[in-house]
Amino acid sequence: MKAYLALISAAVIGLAACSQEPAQQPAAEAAPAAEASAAPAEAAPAEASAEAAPAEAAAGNCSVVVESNDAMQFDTKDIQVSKACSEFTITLKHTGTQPKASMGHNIVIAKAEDMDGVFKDGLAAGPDADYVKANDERVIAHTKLIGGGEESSVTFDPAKLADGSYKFVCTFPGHAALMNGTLTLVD
Ligand SMILES: [Cu+2]
Repeated sequence: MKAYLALISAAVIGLAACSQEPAQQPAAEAAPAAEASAAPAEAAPAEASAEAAPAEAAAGNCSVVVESNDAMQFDTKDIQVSKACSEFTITLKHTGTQPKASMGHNIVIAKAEDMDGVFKDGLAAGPDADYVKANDERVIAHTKLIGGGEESSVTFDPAKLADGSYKFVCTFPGHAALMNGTLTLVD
């Protein structure tokens, strides 16, 4: 019995020794990774505040909040974009509770006549690509795909809307018929 216990404790010590080694290794590896990620993290807030400054200065008419819900609806059918804005920001909020896998929403902006193609290619790109084809030149701007309780913003130059008529849709499968509207460039 004693020998048996000794074997077990030897095994436990052995296990502990084994489990310590691999644990130390990733920790040592993780250190440089943490340093590397710390550097861009420091740079990021500086960039963000530089971008936030003009948006604040033009608060009110150069940004809009669009709400979406679990009933597959946007709360607006027309987004008015002032020509006077150098940048325009759309913030999409999802006021529902369903996850993005079943009730995901995004806002994708494109020329009205391009929208069918944008939508079709977005479907093929799938949820991991936010249902937007990568580097689609027809897409003026788009938010991320979000689920209940989340939000996503996108900023673009209103001058991009000068040539033609533009629409916004949610490219989540089956949503565009209900979730769509127009962007109107105003003075
Ligand atoms: Cu949607």
